[in-house]
Amino acid sequence: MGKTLTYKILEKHLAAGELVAGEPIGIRIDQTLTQDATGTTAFLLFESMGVRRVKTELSVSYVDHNMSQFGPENHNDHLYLQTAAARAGAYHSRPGNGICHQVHLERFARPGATLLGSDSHTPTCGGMGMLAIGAGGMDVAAAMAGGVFYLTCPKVLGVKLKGKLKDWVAGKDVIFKLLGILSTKGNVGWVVEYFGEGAGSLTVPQRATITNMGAELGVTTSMFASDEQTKWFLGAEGREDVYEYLTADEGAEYDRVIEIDLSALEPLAACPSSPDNISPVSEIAGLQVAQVIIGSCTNSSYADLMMAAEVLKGRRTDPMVEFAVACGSRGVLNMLAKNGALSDIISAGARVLESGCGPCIGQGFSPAEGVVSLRTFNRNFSGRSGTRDDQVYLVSPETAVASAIMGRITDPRMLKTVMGVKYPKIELPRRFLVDDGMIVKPLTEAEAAKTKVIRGSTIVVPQKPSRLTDKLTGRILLKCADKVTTDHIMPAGAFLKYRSNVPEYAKVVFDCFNEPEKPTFADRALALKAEGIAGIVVAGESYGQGSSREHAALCPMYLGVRAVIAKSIERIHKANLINFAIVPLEFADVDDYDRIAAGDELEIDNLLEGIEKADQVLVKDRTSGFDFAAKLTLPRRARDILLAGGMLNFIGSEVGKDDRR
Ligand code: MIC
Ligand code: SF4
Repeated sequence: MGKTLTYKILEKHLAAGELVAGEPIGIRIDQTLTQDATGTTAFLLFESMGVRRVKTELSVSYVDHNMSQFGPENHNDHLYLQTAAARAGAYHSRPGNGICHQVHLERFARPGATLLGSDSHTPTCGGMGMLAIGAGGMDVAAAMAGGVFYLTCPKVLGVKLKGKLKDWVAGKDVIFKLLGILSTKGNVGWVVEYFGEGAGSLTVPQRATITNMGAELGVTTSMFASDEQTKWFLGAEGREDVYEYLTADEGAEYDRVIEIDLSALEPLAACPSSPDNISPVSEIAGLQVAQVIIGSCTNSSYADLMMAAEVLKGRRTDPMVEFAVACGSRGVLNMLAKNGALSDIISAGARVLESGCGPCIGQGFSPAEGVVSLRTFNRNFSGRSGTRDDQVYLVSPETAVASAIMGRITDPRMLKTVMGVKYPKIELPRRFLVDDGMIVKPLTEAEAAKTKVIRGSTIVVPQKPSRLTDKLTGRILLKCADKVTTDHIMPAGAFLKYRSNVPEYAKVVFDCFNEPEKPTFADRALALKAEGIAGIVVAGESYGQGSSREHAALCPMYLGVRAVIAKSIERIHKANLINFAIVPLEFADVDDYDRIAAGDELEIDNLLEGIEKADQVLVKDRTSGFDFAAKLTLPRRARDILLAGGMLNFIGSEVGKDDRR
């Protein structure tokens, strides 16, 4: 039986368990990446593990999410991260050097290796045959310390691509198509592997767009083979030495196969406010737009930006459109500057942003009330842009640029028919401009020992959770609906600067559900905590989808939340809950969700015994007198982490400390 590429790489890295879909396994991690918004906690946790040097092949600490620097918090983070990375023997990509996923793809990714990143879009590097997985900062810290990464052995979905993309149709439209088929729910435990002659026709950056936004499916990761396209891309980056030819075996057995004909695809969009709310652009065309932004880790490669520049050359964007462009990396920005394309973009009326996440994570450019904002990003969860009830549509760079010119949502194919614009065929340079000047190399041990880690007063070491007790008495603090994302739980945007300060950041847990003049979630939770009563959150399906931010577990834990009861919980968030000793329960009968209410007193007897060995626990609703069963189907190790009172209390047994500070 032919093997999938996923299983070939897993086999080479297997450290625990057996490769049987659905079973727990542990794999060795070759590379890690962290970014500033999750990285400060990751490095603080790494330090708490008592390990001085990273034990991976390479670990990179990026600064890309928050570079707005209002107040000292943000620069404190940057200085801490640079010096902490230096001491730990990690690379450090300085602010302005680019978005972690784009830079990692360009400068560090290698086919066949494993990458664990504290960002849910880590699968971007799956675009070059790497098994790249997003996780919480705690799990990444453990991998930096040499620990094995535990996951559920995945099922593999083969996506067979045939045909070739037509002009004005982009890689982005491929992932939109798949999101339209699979939605953002119910795909936990799968890896998506693209194959077929159509896959071969896509360039590495196109593939990376697809694997990047695969995160929105909620799958473990997505991957393409490493082939001639990969060889070419690595060659242009001057890294041909890491190239390796890697594909699935002929006749590989996938658990499910979906076929997509690239030649039949048309420009698509994700309408407000979910990445799976897919519609053909032609059906929403004509809607007036007030903002268009090209950028983010999904669509900011050299080819994407050059296509936009070519279309914009000699033209102006609509005067009622605020148009912004952010290159994914300093390398891309510099190439556009050198070849004049940047000038075409500026002349067309663009506001040029520095290379980073920026508006994608609500760092500026929040749209006005009630207007349509078009973005080439990957997430349009309500409010993520920084404006409540925003109208954000996700599109390809082709659709974005056409709409920016026309002032209305425009099918980019119209540019040809109406304005006679030819689809730009972008000549890629044989060598990209490579300048690693803003990547600080790891120090030797001797040099590192002399480096002092700079810790501003806003860098606060996260508290360890207390152990769970055998009888859990709690109250439902919040009952929320389906698809509550980590953006709802822990807003980023203007609050991003508090990521290194849990007591401060915890004040805005579930801020989007707070009502004016009423006590906030945080106030109510802390009041309960003071009485010794646990906070409980009840939710619908796919609770915790989206970002990997472990603050969505860490901050509720700080506020005294000890259990979540949901119809289903997403992979990364569930692991984060366990790491911070919050019990992740799922309704045995989903209809019981309707039988309990916010404010109810709940009780679980024999919780520790349940965590130790049961698949279900009995939850008693003391307010209504209704009892119900909640599932607790966890692998052995997850049970042990919960019993230990979270990962920090548990990890000592798994990573070799090389010294204590
Ligand atoms: C995101 O796109 O939501 C983020 C911001 O990159 C997050 C990480 C974070 O919250 O810091 C992610 O995708 O994991
Ligand atoms: Fe940054 Fe947006 Fe990509 Fe997250 S999705 S890494 S915020 S660019």
